[in-house]
Amino acid sequence: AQDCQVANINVMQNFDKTRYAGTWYAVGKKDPEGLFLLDNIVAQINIEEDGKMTATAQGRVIILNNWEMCAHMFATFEETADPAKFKMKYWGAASYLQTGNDDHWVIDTDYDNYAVHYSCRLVDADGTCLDGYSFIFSRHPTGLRPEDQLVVLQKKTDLCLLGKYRRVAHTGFCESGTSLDPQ
Ligand code: AZE
Repeated sequence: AQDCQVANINVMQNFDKTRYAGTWYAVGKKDPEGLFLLDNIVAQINIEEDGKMTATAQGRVIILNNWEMCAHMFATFEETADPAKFKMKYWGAASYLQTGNDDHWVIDTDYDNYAVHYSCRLVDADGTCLDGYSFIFSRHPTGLRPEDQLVVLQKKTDLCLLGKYRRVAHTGFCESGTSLDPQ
């Protein structure tokens, strides 16, 4: 979809959510408008007994007046006609964290090493994305394998987001014992 139309974005073919389950480290992200996860972002995708996909996620955030904390988030996913396109309802463990209902599209994954995620929150009148975010996930906190970097670069280009990503640091900020989360 090099025309940058959200409706023409190609997602993962024959997406298998059971293989998508498990731990993913965000190694790159493109931010939306407003408050967002800063770094140390780890997502855990689960498949429940009823087959439904849920997730937990954590990441460092700064809220209100420079209050730095580790946000603990929960999500449920609603399936759509396309198995790689979900509606994600999410909320924080603490009430002052963000709640929302975002698209969660899996653009590409090999399940074992990398995944490219995309979410457009606001489609412009011309069909392009006015406000959205995207994560590059890795099974390895250290980053992408060299052989996956070219594939991911192509997907960033397809999403019209090339040059808009930042690296996501993993410093241990959200590991148990070091969290500043009061809960
Ligand atoms: C995501 C995948 C796994 C589940 C969830 C994800 C997104 C979480 C946010 C959280 C924002 C929190 C803020 C708090 C102040 C995509 C990583 C829930 C977008 C801004």
